[in-house]
Amino acid sequence: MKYNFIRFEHNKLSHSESLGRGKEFYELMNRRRSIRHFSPETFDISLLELAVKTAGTAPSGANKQPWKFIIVESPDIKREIRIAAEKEEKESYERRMPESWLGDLAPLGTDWHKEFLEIAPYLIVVFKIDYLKTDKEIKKHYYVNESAGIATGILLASLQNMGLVTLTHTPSPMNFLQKILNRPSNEKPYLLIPVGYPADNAEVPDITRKDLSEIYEILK
Ligand code: IYR
Repeated sequence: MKYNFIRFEHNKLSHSESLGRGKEFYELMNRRRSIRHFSPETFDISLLELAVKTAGTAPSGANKQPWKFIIVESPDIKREIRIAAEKEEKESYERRMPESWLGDLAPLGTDWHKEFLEIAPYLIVVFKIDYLKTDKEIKKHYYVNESAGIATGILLASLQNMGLVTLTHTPSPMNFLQKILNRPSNEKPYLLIPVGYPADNAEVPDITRKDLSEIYEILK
């Protein structure tokens, strides 16, 4: 089978328009910070639907779109997730993480307490789908981590653009999410993203970003 190929419509921008839009997008994304203090204030779920729809435009290996976004609004499920995450995180912080890792996290002041999992109005749990199982075969997906990562990046940018704040949370191990959310065995939890508004007194560490010169090189 080959797809029907259709003409690609493209609007070419002038340099100044590209530059203006690029700068505006940079300013927007440069304001994004990982937030750990959420307000319980909620918002219309249509914003999340739009963000997920946007994430779903991501490129993926062989266009398999190997992702699923589960939105948790239920206080009971959020609580269940918090309890399971804190159990794993406590074990990690107290026993599993080596001193060097704890040392790298110390300036950020994180610990195993994860109140935000209950306070944020929504949790988006991103699952990556490694393969599809039909009656007769297993159909493998390709570049699943890359695809899910790009989709998640677009999701975060979309949420930022809508004035919402996010945290990319990675409780480890996080297979408890597969159980709690009843996902089939081909779906693996990839990232847990609380979304909402910051608490009034929310604070973030005063970090800096690497200078442009440190993160790129031009070969002419
Ligand atoms: N998952 C733990 C630990 C943690 C690890 C890294 I690397 C971070 O950048 C932040 C936290 C937690 O969420 O606390």
